Amino acid sequence: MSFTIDSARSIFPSTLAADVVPATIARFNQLSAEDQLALIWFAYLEMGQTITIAAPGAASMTLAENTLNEIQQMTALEQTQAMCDLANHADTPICRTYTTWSPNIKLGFWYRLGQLMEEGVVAPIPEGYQLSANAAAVLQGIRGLESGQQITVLRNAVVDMGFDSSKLGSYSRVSEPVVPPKEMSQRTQVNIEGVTNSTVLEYMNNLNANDFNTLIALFAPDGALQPPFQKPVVGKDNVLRFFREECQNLKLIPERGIEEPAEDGYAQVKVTGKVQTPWFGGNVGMNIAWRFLLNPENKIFFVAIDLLASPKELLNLAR
Ligand code: ECH
Ligand code: GLY
Ligand code: GLY
Ligand code: GLY
Repeated sequence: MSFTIDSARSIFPSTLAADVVPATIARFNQLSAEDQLALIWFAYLEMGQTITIAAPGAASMTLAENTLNEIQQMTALEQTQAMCDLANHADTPICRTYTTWSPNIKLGFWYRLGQLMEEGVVAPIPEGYQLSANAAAVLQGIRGLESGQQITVLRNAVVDMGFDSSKLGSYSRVSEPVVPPKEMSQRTQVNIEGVTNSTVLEYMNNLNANDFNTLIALFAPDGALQPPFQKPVVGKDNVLRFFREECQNLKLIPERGIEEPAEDGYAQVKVTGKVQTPWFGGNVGMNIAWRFLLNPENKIFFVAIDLLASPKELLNLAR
């Protein structure tokens, strides 16, 4: 019996992912749009006390500029409505535009709106806004999460907003320009205790160098990559597009791992360690596992990236 993407997904089944993240998102999605926006506002302000967010790149701001200007020209009531529409997945021109944007543009757009709300240029969350009991409970739950889990909840909430992409028909995706790969002299090499597989080491080093063309050559033609809490992205073209749109300037800090043979000449490798996003840099270290399945040619047939349930999981290399 040979591996399929579906069977590959369950290698290293004892890996404990932070299922609290999708559970929190599911509770969040039950709330009214007003509660959703106010809840994020409160969570964002509280998190800002301890972790610093970086300003978005200039390119993402330029790509969102027309929509931001449009919103600034609205009345306060219309501004509040436009933000609620985004949370409600309404069918409006702004919601349709939002759907075409990459995650970083969506995040940059809200980052800027947050500033404009603080300045009073865009309608703020009303002072003294009372969250419903359910919303208060979701916020309390978020307070109890690790910072890496908190920023993942926020990111996923933002990425999910807007008009349903499956109802949009064909559209062109809008994302930031791809940065050139790092110069050879600027590159770093990871060192992973217990792992010598060259494909795994090169995966980490090329992703850290934004060298997506070299990185994609490590994948099998029908290879797949499964981001945290998402379905696998399947096939080299789609994986390369994902790298270019969503994986610039990440910092992977793998720590340890285990390699073992699997069926049919395949090999499975699990690595644990930290990942930093350019949005928060060294302020937030996410606890991550990579579960690789390599084909007999040592190409990546499948890799899953999991956000771990707790730091203790960094030491779990069991099958
Ligand atoms: C305000 C109130 C109204 C509503 C809203 C507001 C604004 C909210 C804002 C939120 C900003 C949130 C941000 C979150 C960023 C999170 C980033 C994360 C990144 C995780 C990356 C990982 C990468 C893993 C990977 C690895 C691989 O090997 C392969 C690729 C990949 C307040 C106005 C909404 C402004 C900025 C969580 C885990 C390791 C899978 C990518
Ligand atoms: N970029 C994948 C995720 O954080 O969900
Ligand atoms: N989309 C990659 C990041 O948030 O860092
Ligand atoms: N400043 C974070 C980013 O644009 O990715």
